Formats: sequence, C-alpha cells, structure tokens
Amino acid sequence: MTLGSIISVCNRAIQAPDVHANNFRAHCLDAHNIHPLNQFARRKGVVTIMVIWAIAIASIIVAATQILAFREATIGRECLSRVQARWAARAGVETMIAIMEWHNANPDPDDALALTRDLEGNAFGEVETGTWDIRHFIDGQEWAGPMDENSKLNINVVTRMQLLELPNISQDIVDSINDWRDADEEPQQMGAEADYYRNRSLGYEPRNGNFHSIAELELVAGAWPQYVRGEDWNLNGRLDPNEDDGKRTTPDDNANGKLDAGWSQYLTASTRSITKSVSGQERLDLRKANSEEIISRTGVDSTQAAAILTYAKVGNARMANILSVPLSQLSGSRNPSATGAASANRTGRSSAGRTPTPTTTAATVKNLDNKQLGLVLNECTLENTRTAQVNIGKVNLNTASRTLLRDILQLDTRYADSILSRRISKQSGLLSLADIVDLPGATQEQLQILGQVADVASSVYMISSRGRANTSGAEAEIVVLVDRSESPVRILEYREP
Ligand SMILES: [Ca+2]
Ligand SMILES: [Ca+2]
Ligand SMILES: [Ca+2]
Ligand SMILES: [Ca+2]
Repeated sequence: MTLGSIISVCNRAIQAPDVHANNFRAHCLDAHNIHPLNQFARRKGVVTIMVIWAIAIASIIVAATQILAFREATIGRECLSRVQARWAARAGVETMIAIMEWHNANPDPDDALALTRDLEGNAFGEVETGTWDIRHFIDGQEWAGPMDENSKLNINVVTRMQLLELPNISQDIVDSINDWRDADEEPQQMGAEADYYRNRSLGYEPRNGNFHSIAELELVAGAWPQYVRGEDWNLNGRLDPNEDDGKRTTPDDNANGKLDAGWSQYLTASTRSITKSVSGQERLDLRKANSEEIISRTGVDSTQAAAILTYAKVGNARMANILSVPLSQLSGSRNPSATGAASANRTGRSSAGRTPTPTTTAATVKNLDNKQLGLVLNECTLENTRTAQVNIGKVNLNTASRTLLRDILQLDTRYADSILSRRISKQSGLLSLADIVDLPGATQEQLQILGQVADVASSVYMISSRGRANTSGAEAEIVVLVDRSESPVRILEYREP
C-alpha cells in the first residue's frame, strides 16, 4: 500500500461520521417534510399579513375618527349657526319691546302713529353675528314691524251679525261659538254645549267664558283649523314657504304671494282694555270723578261737566253714547241706552228712537266741541268692571283693515272709506274718535257701532321675529305676544315655532 492510498483511506475514515450525520439530518428533515427555506418564507408571510391587518384596522380607526370629528364639527357649526340665528331673532324682539317701553315713558298725545312708525323703522336690524326681520300681513299686504292685535276685533265681544260675515261660517258654528263663551249650559238653536262634546268623547267641554286665544276657537264644533287659520298655518301673521306653495305642503294655499289668514286676520282674543290714556295718565272714571277733575282733564265748562256727571250716573252709561249723541241731548236722558242705543248695541244696526227728547235744563248745556269730545273720549272711561266684557281691547282705527271696517263691522262703505282717507291724510293718524264724527256718512248709528268696539290706541302686539346667522344663513323664529298697556311691557305668550 502506498502512502497515498493510506492517506486516502484515512481521509474517508475521518469524513465518514459527517457523511453519516448529514445523511441522518437529511433523513430526519425528509421524515418531517421540513425545509428551511420554506419555513422562513412562511414566517415572513404571517408577519406581512399581520402588518397589513394592522394597517387596515388603523386606517379604519383613523377614517372613523375623521368622520366622527367631521360630523361633530358640522354639528357644532350648525348648533352655533342656530344659536346665532336665535339670538338675532331675540334681539329683534327685545328691540321692539324697548321701543314700546320708551313710548310708554314718553307718550305723545299729538301723534297716534309715533309708536307704529318707530316699530316699523326698526323692523329690520343686525347684531354682530346675524340679522332680524319682523313683518306681518294685513288685508293681503305685507307690512314691516309687529302685528297690531288691536287691528282686529276681539272675539269675546264680536256680535252674532258680525260673526256671520266671516268667510266659510254658518249659523251652527256661530251658535256654537256663542255657546262656548256664554256662561250657561243651554245650547242655542243650532249650537253645542257640554253634552255635544261629551257624547263625542272629545275630552274637553266649552269654557263657558271668554276665549283665551284664537287657537282655542278651533275647539268649537265646526270651527275647523282651515277656517280659523286660512293659509297662516302657524298663526304667526307671516307668509311662510309652506303657506305659499299650493298643495305641495300643508296647508292647501293658493300660492299667490299673499297671506289669507282666515278668521284669524279679523279676530283676536288677546287685546286688553287700556287703562292709561294717550297722555299716559290713568283714565278718569266718570262714575267716580268730581266736576273739578273732569274740567281739568278735558277742558269742559262747569255746566258741561255737570251734564257729563249726570249722564255717568245712568246705569248703562257708555262712552259710545257720548260719541254719538250730542251732550245737550244726552244730559237730558235718564237712560239713553234704554231708548235705542241698547238695541243698537245688540245688533249694531238700530238707530230708531235713540235720541231722547232734551229737557228744559239740558237745553242750556253746550255741546262738546271737537277738542273737548276728543279729550273726554281719550282721558275718561265708563267701563263697567262688573260685566263679562271687562278688560277687552278695542279695534284701533289707525291700523284696522278696510275689510274689517266694511265687511265685518258692516260700516257704510262711504263712511269706512272716508275714515281710511282721513287717517292716511293725517300724518299723526287719528288722535281720537272725535276725528271721525264730521266725516261723510258719520250717522249716529255708525258712531254707535264704532263707539262700542273702536279706539285709536293699541295694547297688544304679536312680534314675529326671524333671525338669520351671517355665516351660514341658518334661520330661527320667535313669536311673542306682548301687552304694552302697562310698564313694564308684559309677555303674554312666547313660542319658537
Ligand atoms: Ca255655554
Ligand atoms: Ca305663517
Ligand atoms: Ca302649501
Ligand atoms: Ca295666498
């Protein structure tokens, strides 16, 4: 054996265990089907999937957070806009009330329209973040400023004949309205008292007293909301988009750009009698006053004051009679109302036999001149606090509509038109009812009608203030009913439709 052969055998002998080991390892790996490269790739794949999932989940979380944050930001902006619009509307309301307060503190008996003009002049205004606008409809025409509720007739004194002049009304509804407000439980001919409502399980009965709101009228049998509200579905005195789009949305309107507010444009339940005179003093109660007080407040002479005092002692004495009957004739009457004025009161029509025959002493009494008559009407009162009609406001002839005067109060057309012409021609408006006694058509009968239901001042206003945010244009509305007959001005009703 050569040296080379010996070395070769030794090398094989040395390498033999590794070969066996490698063979064994290969055998084991084969036995478990494990390959080192595959194992590494598999681990890498798992990690990759986990990373992708993590990224996906993180993306979803980020996206959801962004959407949430965006929505919250949007909601926040909308809330802010609504708050800005609401406070702009509120600023409008406060402005109107402040103007009323100022006029209460600074009354001007020589300008009956001063308050109306100031309210109109400030009907549109702005604050830092928004604007307000206040408007209303009367007789199909839109006006700036709050609605004068005294431009309407108070439903608690409206007569049967006047009710029958309302559109869409019928005898049975008129009777039911009377049953609702009269104290008894006796149904009128076609009316409805408690039994009617009980039998229909309506859950309410007639008030048997004065209406508290115009919406209460809708509880009366047959007085459907479409009659009471007409197109003014939310009773805010304004023409809203749904009230001028025909049948597309409730109510069913005629889409003519004008508001037809049904009975609510002629009737109100809110007006109060005004205890203060236009000069800002408490009205003088003629039933309790003495001669000196009457002379100093109205400028009448002592004979006239005595005649007024004599008349005021008559049980049914009314300012309407002082307006419509000359003092020389009035003072000779024991009770002018009993002779004919009382029947005029019931029907608004009768004039026969109203004027009593003057007595010998009454002939010496001078009739009131226009200025004296105006002061007696404006500064004094004969309101009977024991009647159900106490504290009910009168129609302000400075703001009443032509339709109300002609169609509902049924004044002579010529007389109604002459009243409207005079109030337009006088920049200061009608200062007292004495301003309408010398007009064409001013008969005693017509003056009786007006003397009972009309005056030249207003107590209650409905402020419909719409606020608008500057940034987004968002809108909010506040409707407030206020009574300015006393200071501070009182809020009778507040709503945010
Ligand atoms: Ca009744
Ligand atoms: Ca409306
Ligand atoms: Ca409509
Ligand atoms: Ca209309």
